[in-house]
Amino acid sequence: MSATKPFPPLKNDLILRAARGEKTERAPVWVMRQAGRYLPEFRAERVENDFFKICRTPELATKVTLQPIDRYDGLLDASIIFSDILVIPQAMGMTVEMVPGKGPHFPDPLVHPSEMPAKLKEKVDVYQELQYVFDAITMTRHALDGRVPLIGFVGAPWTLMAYMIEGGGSKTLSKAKEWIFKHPKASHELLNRITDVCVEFLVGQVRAGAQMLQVFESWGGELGPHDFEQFSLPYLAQIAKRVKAALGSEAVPMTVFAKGSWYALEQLSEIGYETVSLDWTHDPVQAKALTKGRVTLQGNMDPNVLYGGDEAIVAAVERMVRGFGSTGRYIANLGHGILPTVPVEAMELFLKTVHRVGLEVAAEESKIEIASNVNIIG
Ligand code: 1CP
Repeated sequence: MSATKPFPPLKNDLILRAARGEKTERAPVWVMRQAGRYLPEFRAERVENDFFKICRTPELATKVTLQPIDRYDGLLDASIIFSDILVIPQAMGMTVEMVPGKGPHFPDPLVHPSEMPAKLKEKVDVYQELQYVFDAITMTRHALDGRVPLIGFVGAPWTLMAYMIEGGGSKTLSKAKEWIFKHPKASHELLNRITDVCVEFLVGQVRAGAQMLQVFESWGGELGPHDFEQFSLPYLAQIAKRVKAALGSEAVPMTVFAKGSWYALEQLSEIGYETVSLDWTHDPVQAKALTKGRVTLQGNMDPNVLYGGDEAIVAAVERMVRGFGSTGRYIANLGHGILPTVPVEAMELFLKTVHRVGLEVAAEESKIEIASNVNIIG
């Protein structure tokens, strides 16, 4: 499939405007991991097909990407391509399986730096190894018919390195940490190799039709401030800089999400991303004060509030949207991915409440603006 056929015109560009720092009529909203596991229509698809088969079959990836857009028709302001952060380790030569109910599993992880030449490809041809993601993006962009923008993504280098060494999820990341403390030089080599693939992959995603990009540093908070500055931040910065340089005037807004790295918020707002995604440990007002309008903030309700019942959801959304403000530099989201056992009704209430409160706050904000203009004139 080629990206040469013109894409349908975009009917809702709220999230792109918010990311660029323009005023919006209300805060746009989407939810991390909105396609997939908690949706009954996705689980039905998974009975038929293996996880990576869905990722690798553009028709299936398109279908699943559109599931939340159709179910929550008019309530979501963005879609995210159905894929996984672990397609990069696969492209680099590693085997990753998705074990139902357990998550990702690497049967042959990187145990020692001396294994890198044998276990990782010297050169990764992104356009060969990950063409299926590009095809899925192009197909999805057409299928979306301009309803909402399409977000592409990658896992950040430190997070991917951690999976490649741990062989799956881990509570302590002690194997990956042994690498950074015992083998810092080899760790940087691995991080550089992953970064090169991330950059090329993100550029390819935009050329295939992605209208915004997000970099997931899901294990950022496992590093303390000093180690984050050594092993995560420089690579996150490189990614933003190199992707933008490669795309030139075709560049799209980029978001960085370093979960748990609250201590790095100011730094994260200064390394070339338009948007910084926040987990729920941030207070909205403090986060705004620290970043001084340099970036758009995204987030940040604790995903577990969706288990708390209607009243708790409404109260948390009120606090969140009122804290961030609704018309400037804000994209509503959860503070991490939606969890697999969340009822679909709770997600719907979350989205509807963001819309309602967002419009209310927008009306209040415009009244305040009118009043202050009158004061200036008067
Ligand atoms: O909306 C979407 O679901 C879009 C597709 C998407 C995205 C953006 C999936 C599908 N995964 C991701 C990102 C991803 N994958 C991240 C970053 C976001 C985050 O921190 O949550 C991470 C860490 C992964 C790795 C991963 N893949 C895990 C976490 C394991 C752990 O260490 O705790 C899991 C469980 C997966 C599997 C997966 N990825 C996506 C889905 C729908 C699933 C469930 C798989 C299944 O159906 O069995």
